[in-house]
Amino acid sequence: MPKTIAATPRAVLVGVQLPSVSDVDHEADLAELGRLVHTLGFQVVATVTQKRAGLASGTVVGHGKLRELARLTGGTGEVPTSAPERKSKARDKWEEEDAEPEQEEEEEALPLDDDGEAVRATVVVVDHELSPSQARNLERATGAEVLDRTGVIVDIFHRHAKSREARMQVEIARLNNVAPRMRETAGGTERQQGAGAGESSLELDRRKIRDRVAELKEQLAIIHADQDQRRYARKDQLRVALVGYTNAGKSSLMRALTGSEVYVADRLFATLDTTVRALQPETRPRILVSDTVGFIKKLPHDLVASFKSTLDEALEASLLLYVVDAADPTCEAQLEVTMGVLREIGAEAVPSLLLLNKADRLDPKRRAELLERHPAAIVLSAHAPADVAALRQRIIDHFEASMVEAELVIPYAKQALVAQIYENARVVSENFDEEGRKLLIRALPAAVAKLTRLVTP
Ligand SMILES: Nc1nc2c(ncn2[C@@H]2O[C@H](COP(=O)(O)OP(=O)(O)OP(=O)(O)O)[C@@H](O)[C@H]2O)c(=O)[nH]1
Ligand SMILES: [Mg+2]
Repeated sequence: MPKTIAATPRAVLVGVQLPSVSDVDHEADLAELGRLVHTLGFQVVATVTQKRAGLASGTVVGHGKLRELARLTGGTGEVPTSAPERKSKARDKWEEEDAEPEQEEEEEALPLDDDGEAVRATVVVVDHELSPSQARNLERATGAEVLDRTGVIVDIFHRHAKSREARMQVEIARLNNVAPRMRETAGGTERQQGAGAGESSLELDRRKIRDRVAELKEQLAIIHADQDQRRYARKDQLRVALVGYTNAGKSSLMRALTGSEVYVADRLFATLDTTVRALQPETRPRILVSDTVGFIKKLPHDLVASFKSTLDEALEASLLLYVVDAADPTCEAQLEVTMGVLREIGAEAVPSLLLLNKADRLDPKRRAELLERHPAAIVLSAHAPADVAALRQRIIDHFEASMVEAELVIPYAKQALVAQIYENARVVSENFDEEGRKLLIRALPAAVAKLTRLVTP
């Protein structure tokens, strides 16, 4: 069947609702997958869902659904019988599971394009982790490219990551994703090789991947050591980090708080690199704000592990701002994901404020409900200057409480240090006597210690 080459790849989403998952959660999962796919630049033309007791091991969905899916992609709906994988245990199990009665849902009509022609999807995106053989079986039955959730997220990062560090981290995730797939697709359509190619060349390829991953990890270690050093240098500064689910409004708050031009967009994973800017109008000592990469449910493990700089920002901040899109019906689950990741890295001990953002989209009832559940939370909108000003004051108050007062005597021979003191502390009063200039300052204990060392003769 000739396929029209569409400018925008068309995708069909596939979800299997397991008995443990509620209708609401299932729908939210698929909606989120749709947004992820949208971030990749695909147009979602249909969604195929099925309720099943378990995932079919061969193709995730049962036989009937597979045919429905193939109708949308123009595939055969069958996994070719000649495929050697058909002899596998996994496939036998699939046959068995296919015998299970499926709860069929209403068939979706084939979407039509502007000319009234049926639109064929060229990409199938499954909301479950796919084994390499499941992906391949689905590819064969649908004739379309098949991606799972992890694949979509890794692709987003691959396309949009900008910093050298982020790009290297994505490459590691991709290589780790590719390596297991190679074994099962050897000799298959994806990796057609010349006659005689077999185990040994595959081994070679896999070794090359391992070597490349090792090389990337070494380079990353150097970048991280450098970052650690810079972070150490900022240790006595006042640091706050915006953390939270993707699309919660972290970058919008970053813009509002720091007057910086960080990228804001209504799409998932708009930010893929950490940014640090000073709170505006500037305070004495100044407060540094970090914008970080958003979290998401089922974040691929490689990517979590490799989000070192975001996670380190969080760990080393003296205040964490948990940003939540309060207008999202699944915001509680999103908050749980964020807290879960931060717990894992041991950041739960860092003092935090909960920000219920997008308050302009909350009705009074929902607002009251949320506040009852989170009495200490700050309800605000990143778009409301008064809210942002109040947040700024809360941040300042927080640091104010952790600052201590100290007197520094700067000998007349060391007056060059005065500028540095003004930079790192707030000078409450200033007096002169025969010993030198006497400054009463307020600053974090670490900053006081450092400045005291500097001025001590
Ligand atoms: N109505 C409303 N929209 C907001 C508010 N804050 C942010 N948004 C919108 O929400 C979308 C996402 O905002 P971002 O600031 O990019 O979100 P983020 O948390 O940085 O997202 P990622 O970088 O993807 O993790 C954008 O379209 C913003 O304009 C708010 O208070 N009210
Ligand atoms: Mg952002």
